[in-house]
Amino acid sequence: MHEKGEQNANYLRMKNRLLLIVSILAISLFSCKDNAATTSEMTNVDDPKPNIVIIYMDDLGYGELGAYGATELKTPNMDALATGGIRFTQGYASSATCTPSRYALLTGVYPWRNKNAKILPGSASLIIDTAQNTLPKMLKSKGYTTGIIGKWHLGLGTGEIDWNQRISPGPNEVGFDYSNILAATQDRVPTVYIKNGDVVNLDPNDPIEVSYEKNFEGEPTGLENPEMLKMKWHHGHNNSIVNRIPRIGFMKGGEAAKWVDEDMADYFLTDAQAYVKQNKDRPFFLYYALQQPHVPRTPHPRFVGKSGMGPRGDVIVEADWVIGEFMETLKEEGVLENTLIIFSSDNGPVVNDGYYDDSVEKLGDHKPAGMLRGGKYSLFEAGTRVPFITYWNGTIEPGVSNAMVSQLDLFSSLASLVHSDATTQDSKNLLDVLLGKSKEGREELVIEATSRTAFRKGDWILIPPYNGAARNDLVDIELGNDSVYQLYNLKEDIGQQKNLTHSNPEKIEEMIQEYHAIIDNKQTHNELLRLE
Ligand code: NG6
Ligand code: CA
Repeated sequence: MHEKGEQNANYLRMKNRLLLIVSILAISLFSCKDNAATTSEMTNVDDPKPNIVIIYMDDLGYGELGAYGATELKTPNMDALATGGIRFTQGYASSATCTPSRYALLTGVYPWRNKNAKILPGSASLIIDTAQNTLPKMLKSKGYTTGIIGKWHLGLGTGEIDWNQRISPGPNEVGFDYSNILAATQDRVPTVYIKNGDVVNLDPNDPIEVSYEKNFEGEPTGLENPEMLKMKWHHGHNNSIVNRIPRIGFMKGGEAAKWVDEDMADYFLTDAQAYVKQNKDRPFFLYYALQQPHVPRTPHPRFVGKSGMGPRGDVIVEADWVIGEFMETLKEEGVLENTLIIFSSDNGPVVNDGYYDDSVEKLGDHKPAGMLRGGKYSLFEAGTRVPFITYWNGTIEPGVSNAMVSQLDLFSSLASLVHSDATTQDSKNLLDVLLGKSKEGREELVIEATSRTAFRKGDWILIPPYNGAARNDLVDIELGNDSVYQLYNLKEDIGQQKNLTHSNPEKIEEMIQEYHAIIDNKQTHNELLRLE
């Protein structure tokens, strides 16, 4: 009995010890797994939550970066992104102008589906439906904090805007937790920064009024007061004068709130750096929309004369410096290797976009569009084919990709990155292409330029006939209009010199058919929303 009791006690002790060992093992295995997960969150390509930064230039052309063949202009920091990441040779903005491209970038919807996605005045209403899914909303749903710093140009409010109250809806109502923006363009009023819906530095005793129809009594204009100007207008741009620069649109009041153009690059950079510092401990998305090299080109005095190309070159050098500083901040804050950066431009280049600023005179041998035909506003390649770079230090293997990608695809691709199944009928999931794991880009793409469209498929591009001038002489750009169909093989003829319509009757038939199959399906975005 006693012996048996002793045996039992021994057995129990052993059993307890075993249990203890098993549970210690289990706990340590479990915590090992936990550790592994945390480490992989920092570095692994399968990690669903790297920070995401889109650095978006305004009117920067395909040939503007050293990495894209520029020889006359030095862009070391942009080049570092290109050589340390993937440089796409066939990366497209969705449009040859700003608003439609930005609309597509944030919604993943072709801009020609939305009749309001056109170059907007500074007083325009918001063109993104607040019920619509957007890139920042999608990322928010996956735990990201989201911010936009820089140019907006997608409209604000729902009608007449009172600039002296909180302005809504705007970026904060379509998915951004934080916004610090210029409403439209640097050349359009109101020339003030708007932070989370409020005009920065607004003095309530000096309220802001804005009109795109008529001037306010007694206010000087570029047209009537040329003696007040430090930069002269060439075409358009002869309404209100701010900082001795004539603008598009009329504005009164808001003196203390008006930006100083020359400080804009520093202003947005400081804010972008603060945003990174503030949010470095959680997944963040930053849409950093620089204003350069859009007109008016106003480099800070530190950069004046630095390019030898006049203000247009100088602001590109300035933007390049900004990007270097921003990258340094990512590094210093210890988030560089956990941040995917996408660098691109909203549309192709223009040299004279309405001011006399020496850009034409001092351009020299620089070719903003590289070997491409056309420029901003054009259906030819230079309108929409832009620098397009993905960079993720330690994760993306550097290289060059000839895969066709569009900014339209960022919505579905980034959704895939963060394991969201959000998608649209237009936006393709090209995550593997963007990360350099595949070269299978888009097969086809519709591009847009000032409400006209063209159709790219494989190496071919079809430009349907359009009335209208072949060239805009004011900006000195070929627009792509012709009374006949144009068909180019971009692989053999990147400069679009040989219209192959007549020698390829079958190809053109096929292209016309497929183009119409897409373009005639003009469901508006609201209709699509109801269908989804
Ligand atoms: C045009 C402006 C041009 C530029 C453009 C918008 C005139 C004559 N031209 O209407 O200077 O502001 O709009 O550029 O006013 S974008 O990059 O924002 O699309
Ligand atoms: Ca632009």
